[in-house]
Parts: sequence; structure tokens; C-alpha cells
Amino acid sequence: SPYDYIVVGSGPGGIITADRLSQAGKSVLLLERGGPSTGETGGTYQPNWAKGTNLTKFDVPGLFESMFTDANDFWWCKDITVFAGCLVGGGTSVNGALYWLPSDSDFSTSNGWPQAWTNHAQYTAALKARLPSTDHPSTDGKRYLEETSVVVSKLLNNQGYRNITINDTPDSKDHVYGYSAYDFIAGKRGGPVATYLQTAKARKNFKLQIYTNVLNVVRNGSQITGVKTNDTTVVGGFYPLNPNGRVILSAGSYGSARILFRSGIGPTDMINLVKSDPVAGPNLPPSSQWINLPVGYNVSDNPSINLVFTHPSINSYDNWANVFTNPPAADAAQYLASQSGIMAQASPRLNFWRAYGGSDGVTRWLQGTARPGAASVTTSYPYNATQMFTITAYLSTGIKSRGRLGINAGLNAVPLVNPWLVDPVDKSTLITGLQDIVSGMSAVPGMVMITPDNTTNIVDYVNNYDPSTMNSNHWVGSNIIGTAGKAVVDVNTKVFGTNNLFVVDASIIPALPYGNPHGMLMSVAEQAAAKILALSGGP
Ligand code: 6FA
Ligand code: ABL
Repeated sequence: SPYDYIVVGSGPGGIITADRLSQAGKSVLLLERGGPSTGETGGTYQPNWAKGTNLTKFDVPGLFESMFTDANDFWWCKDITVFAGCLVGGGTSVNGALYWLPSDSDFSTSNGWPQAWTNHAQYTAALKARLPSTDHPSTDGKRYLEETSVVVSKLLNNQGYRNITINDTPDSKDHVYGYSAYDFIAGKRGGPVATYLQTAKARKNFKLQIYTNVLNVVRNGSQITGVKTNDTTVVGGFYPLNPNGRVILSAGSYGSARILFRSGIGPTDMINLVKSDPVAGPNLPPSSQWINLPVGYNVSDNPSINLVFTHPSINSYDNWANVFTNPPAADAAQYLASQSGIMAQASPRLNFWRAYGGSDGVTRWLQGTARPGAASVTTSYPYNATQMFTITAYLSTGIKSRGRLGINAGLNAVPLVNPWLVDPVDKSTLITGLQDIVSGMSAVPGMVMITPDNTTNIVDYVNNYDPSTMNSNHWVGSNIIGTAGKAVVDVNTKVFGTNNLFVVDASIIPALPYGNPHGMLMSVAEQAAAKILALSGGP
């Protein structure tokens, strides 16, 4: 049967949009290419130590670092060459869950937003009401494995930083630090899956269908009639819309761009790659109906650089290496008994921000994330791995570098032009920020930097940093919101040149917010759903 709305992708953008549309009484089909994640969604992938419970890898926050080291990593999209979650919840089922309520700056016109989006307060309030943040996720209210925050706060106190509860004042992002905040709930992964998806699922007019990959939208010129999927149980894999129905793409920055290319929407070079494909080519509309939009351009992601240190007080928690297979027995037992303890939190412990005026007159913000352990160490000196911790420095709001994403001949979604440190002042600002962090070390007796070590200075370290490890998984901008001629979607998130095709996911965000983006994105989805419902001509 046809639907009022077909939402493609059950990441944070898709779940929140689908929940709000179904709450308004519309019939909504949410199509997800991947399978279940948390126990609540039917997921069953769990560590042996949790057998007999419904706690999966996706539920237990302390298993976060094992997402990157597990050989059975079925949750990543295999046809996207950067990290992207392909399962119910998308990125929010596998991410670090760092959760920052958006600031006014995040939605400012100087950050690329249309004026009509700047008043985000009611949408952010709606988000906060559904999904509060916590900086002490363990159910006993205690904080665990806090040595890293103690050491890094000493480093920052010495440089004029203030200690705050970060989500109490989202606009305070200069010389501040605080405990890492998350959207975990009751010691488990929470996010949109545990909240918005549950209210949607309780409605008769909402349906979630998993393992259904949307290949392209089906259209007559500017009118979308439905979507074509890999589902062989329906004729042509086709899911139809009601006559005035709408499709909403929420397949993520790479996923939504690819669906557009495969629907004849985007730069001609990308659509021609689709045309050359023996399977996808025949599903394209005739070239007279192609819609040329800058899909994949204007892409941004935080450039991030890791500094690794040791300090005698640190417990690196065996670098999280054994959390899935064989964690400390007492920690596993405590978590199973009451969802408390070290396993109730992902790896980050402390976050900080500082603003930097650039030589080009633009202010750029630096975010730091500190955690026990390290993803890689380069020194050839001996060091004590049980005492190591990482500070990741991200450059966020204000960066000018942009890249391009697209598809290759195999229709895999790929970065085409890397977006990191293309702009020279982005680069010099990040270098200054790293030098500032390091300059405070003398105030912290016993702190030793092991990556880079004393054979490499910060400038050389940044110059030689492997770009593939400079990424932050915070891709935005590929379907940028804005004005005709420059943007992909309009102020209502409708794709230019179409009557009834929308995009609501990270791809419409014009510029990076201060912090890790999924909190801000969920406010975007609240606002987008309201604008789509208010737009005339729909169901
Ligand atoms: N953001 C934060 O704010 N805090 C964090 O700590 C954080 N950590 C990470 C992280 O550790 C990793 C490894 C990654 C990859 C991202 C992180 N992020 C973090 C970023 C954050 O998760 C993303 O910004 C956010 O999830 C983006 O949300 P979107 O709604 O834009 O897109 P998703 O990729 O989450 O979801 C897309 C969904 O569509 C997926 O479920 C996918 O399976 C589905 N899909 C894709 N193509 C499809 C198709 N053709 N048909 C049907 N479904 C499709
Ligand atoms: C984020 O927002 C980033 O997207 C992730 O990259 C980051 O996790 C989390 N939040 C937590 O800060 C890091 C891991 O801590 C590393 O161990 C891992 O190597 C890296 O992601 C991979 O990108």
C-alpha cells in the first residue's frame, strides 16, 4: 500500500523525522538497509560475558572502542570507504555518543544557515526533553576511570580554562572544559533508537522495515512516485507514495548523495558513472530529466590530530583491548548487575574548547577530547602502555577547508577531494592549538608526550600526518541547505528541481558546529520535520 512519507535510513536524522511525521498522523514507512543493533531492536551480537541478557555490543557503552578492533565488524557500510554505520540507528548505534546541545552559533547565518533556521531554541528544547544528556552515565551516579580528566584539567587550568558543565551553557565554548557528556540512558546506549524510535513504533501508521536498501527514487521529471529497493518480494522492488506523498532521504552524508546520483540528481560526472553501470544505469531517468545540483561539494569534516601522552597516575584500561572478549571480571559483573561502573561509559572523559583568531580575521574553534588509551603510538623510545592517554584536537566552527565526496565506477561512496587543512589558516590554527596544549605540560609533573616524541616537532608532525587518520567521521555539507544555484536543498529541506523530495540528515548542515555533530543534527531533524509538515502540497 502507498505511504504518505517514505523515509530512507534510520540514523538520527531519519528516526526523528519519521517519529514526528507519524506523530502528526501521516503514514510513514522507514526503510533501513541494515539490521538490528541494540537488544531493544532485536539485536543479538553480544560479548560472551553478557550471554543470557539482552545487552548487545551496541548497548554497552564501554564496548565503544571495540567497534574499531573487532574482526566481525558487520555494522560498517561496506560500500562506503569511510566509517558509516549501516544498522538501525546508523551512526548513533556505533558512535562515541558524545552529545552536545547546539549553541546559537551552530545555527547562525555566519555558519551558513538560512535566517529561517536561526531560531532553533524550541527545536533544541524539544530534543532535550526527549533525550537529556548526562556527564555521569553510570547508574550509581559515580564517575569511573577519571585519572585522565584529572591530569588534563591540570594542564588546562594552567592555561586559563574554566571548569563547567558543558551542556548547561552551550554557547560557552572558549577556554572551557568539562566532563564528557553523552546521550546514554540508564547506563546503556540511548540516543534516538531508545527514545524517538520507540514512540514511532508504537503507532499503527508507522512501519520500520530493515534489510531494505533504497537504490534510487523513481520519478517523472520533478515528481517522485516512490523508491526502488533491493526487495525482491515486491514488484520491481518498488515502494509507492500516495499521490501527494513525499520521500525523505536520511541515508547519511554519503548514502543520501549516492541515492541522488542514482536518481539522476547531481553533477553530470557522477550521473555518468551511474549511467555506465550495467545494473544502475537503466534505472536512470532520461538525461533530459537530470537535475544538475552540487551534490557532494561543500563537504566538511573536522581535521583532527591525536597527541599521545603517559602519566604515572593513568590507567589506560589495557587500551580497551579486552573489553569485548575478556574485561576485568569485577567490571563486567558490576555492569551486568546494575549497568554501573567503567562499562557504563564510552572512552572519552573530558572535553575542552578554545577560540582562536586567525590571521585572515576569522575565528576558529578548537575542541579537545581526552581519553585513556591510544589508537596508535609512533615513538621508538620505550614507554609504559598502561599509563597512556590521548588528547584529540579537532578544529571545528570557522574552518574554511572544503572537499568533495561522490562515487567511483563501482558505485562505492568515496571522498573525492579530502576536506582537511586545505586552507592554510586552518592548518596554522590547528598547529597553534596543538602547540598551546603541549606548552602547558611543564605544569604537570610526570606527563610525557610519546606521540609525537621529542624527535619530532608539532609542525612536522602535522605536515606528515596521514590524512586518512585526520578524519573525524563528522561529514556534513554534501547536500547543503541554502539558495537556488548554490545549494542542494532549499529552506524547507526540499531538493531543488523536485516537488516532493527532501533530505534530512547530516548532509544538509552547511558548516560544522562547535562540537561532535549528532546533538546538533537531532535539533536539525526536529526543525526539518516541523518545516516539512508546515509546507503546503503534502499529505
Ligand atoms: N557524533 C557525535 O556527535 N558524537 C560522537 O561521539 C560521534 N562519534 C562517531 C563515531 O565514533 C563514529 C565511528 C562515527 C562513524 C560517527 C560518529 N559521530 C559522532 C558522527 C555521528 O554519528 C553522525 O554525524 C550521525 O550519525 C549522522 O547521522 P545521519 O542521520 O546523517 O546518518 P547516519 O549515517 O547515522 O545514518 C544513515 C542511515 O541510513 C544508516 O542507518 C544507514 O544504514 C542507512 N542507509 C544508508 N543508505 C541507505 C539506503 N540506500 N537505503 C536504506 N538505508 C540506508
Ligand atoms: C567522535 O565524534 C568521533 O567521530 C570518533 O572518531 C571518536 O572515536 C568518538 N567521537 C569519541 O571521541 C575515536 C576513537 O576513540 C578512536 O579509538 C578511533 O581510532 C577513532 O574514533 C576512529 O575514527
